[in-house]
Amino acid sequence: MKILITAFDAFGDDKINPTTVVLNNLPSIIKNASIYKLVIPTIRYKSAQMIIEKIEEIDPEVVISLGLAGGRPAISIERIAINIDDFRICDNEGNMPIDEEIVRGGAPAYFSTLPIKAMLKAIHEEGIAANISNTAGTFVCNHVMYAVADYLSKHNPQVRSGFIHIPYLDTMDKTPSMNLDELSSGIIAAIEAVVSFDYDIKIPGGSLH
Ligand code: PCA
Repeated sequence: MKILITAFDAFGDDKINPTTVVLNNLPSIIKNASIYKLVIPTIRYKSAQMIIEKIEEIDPEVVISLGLAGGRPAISIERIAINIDDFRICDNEGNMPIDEEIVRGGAPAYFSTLPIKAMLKAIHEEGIAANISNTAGTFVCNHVMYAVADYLSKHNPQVRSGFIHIPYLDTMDKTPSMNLDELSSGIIAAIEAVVSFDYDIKIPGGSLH
């Protein structure tokens, strides 16, 4: 099995993006799956386009994108991406769209096609904080999750895709944070669950508000 994992470059005030550090720290094989790594720019459209080109080049069975969610205390597995760009800061090319559709006339939203509950359970079994998130925001991470899902639904619907947000890395001196071991172990556990489960399990992961 081939799995494409993507990470972002630094954006906003940060000098690094911890997703790149975690990506570089991942082994090249996880549970017999070959891990292909790609760093994408925090730029609307270009980010997703680079992933789509990589999908066409390597033909993976699974695509998992990683993004930084500064301020979140746990690894959050995204459930859904929505068809909107509403940026509160500029992306790395100075774009700041407000309430623009990502795909004109596209589906309002796409669900992750990864086994998100099985991933949640696997991360918890490592003793690492994780949750299901019902919003990937309205910045470049949501954009990438939506655009990749839209492409796959139209061109390659058997390929599974989804998104994981991670907290700050402890070396960034921002809180809440996790260390590289925790982040890497959590992401590896999630990938192992994706390899093991082609269906999802029914365990609670919702939120009241
Ligand atoms: N996080 C941003 C974009 C890039 C990243 O790592 C986001 O959550 O949209």
